[in-house]
Amino acid sequence: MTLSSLDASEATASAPAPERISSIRAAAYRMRHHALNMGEVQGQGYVGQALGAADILAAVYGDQLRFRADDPHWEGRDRFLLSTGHYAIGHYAALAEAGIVPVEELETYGSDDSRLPMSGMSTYTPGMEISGGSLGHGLTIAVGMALGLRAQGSDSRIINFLSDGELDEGSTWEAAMGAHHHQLGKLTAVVDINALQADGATDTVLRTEPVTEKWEAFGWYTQRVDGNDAGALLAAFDNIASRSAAVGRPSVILCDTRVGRGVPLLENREKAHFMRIEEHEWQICREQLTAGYEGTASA
Ligand SMILES: Cc1ncc(C[n+]2csc(CCOP(=O)(O)OP(=O)(O)O)c2C)c(N)n1
Ligand SMILES: [Mg+2]
Repeated sequence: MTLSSLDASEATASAPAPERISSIRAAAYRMRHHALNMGEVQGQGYVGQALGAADILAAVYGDQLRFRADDPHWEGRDRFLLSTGHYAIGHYAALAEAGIVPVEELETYGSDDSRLPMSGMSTYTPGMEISGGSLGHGLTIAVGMALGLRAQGSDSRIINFLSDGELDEGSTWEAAMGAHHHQLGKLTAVVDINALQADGATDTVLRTEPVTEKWEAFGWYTQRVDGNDAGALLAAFDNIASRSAAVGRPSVILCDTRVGRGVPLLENREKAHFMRIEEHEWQICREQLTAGYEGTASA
């Protein structure tokens, strides 16, 4: 079978077990609470992205990454690269859930002398591999890292988290070409397609669709899933494990997500890129999050 004849429809992995899915859903729920608590410290921030990407980050940290919570620089770790520095609030929630950052420390988010600045900084935060605020560089670094790790004989994986806004950047596509050329089967890109950018809806800023076909044309093992569905995310990761790594092909999971997911008050908010949330609204947000989670958990 040639590389090009492998595609996402040929998924072979069996469906993820229900307990595995519910454990990721529970982790994502706790991470959303962490994000709301951090957002409240500042009264504003990239809360919508943290809520939207919580299921992805929960699946990555709770199910996929190999790491040692007490030794974030352990050489044998998998690398998670957050391209989008402004999503740091979501990443901190995942690092807390993973035991890499103490939960109590989250209340320092964005404050002077905190290890948790509003934009992700590798020199400040344990578990933050890169400083990714300048968009479009994460995948290029991931490709270099994958080449370097391979040269060292490492079997570590590299997972790069990108936003849909980063697909506007030429460097992302140069890296995509390079990854395929070098057959970087240990590299996975996860793209948060929330259809939003700083200046408005993605399709009004720069239309990137059809995104799936673009990644396929660049030679990647490509899957598109509901990025707020833990079961779909786990199934996509399982397909990667059973297919693309074996043939030395980089893989991408394109995740359609909803900004503010889990908190109806925020899901419908205008100006969602950087949210200002009134003092009295934080508790409403927490209550809505809990009600939604308990409603679906018992369904
Ligand atoms: C190279 C670069 N250009 C512009 C910016 C300014 N900027 C910060 S966030 C952002 C939006 C990018 O889109 P996306 O990450 O999809 O936005 P979100 O989904 O978080 O609203 C932009 C243009 C930047 N950080 N880096
Ligand atoms: Mg976006």
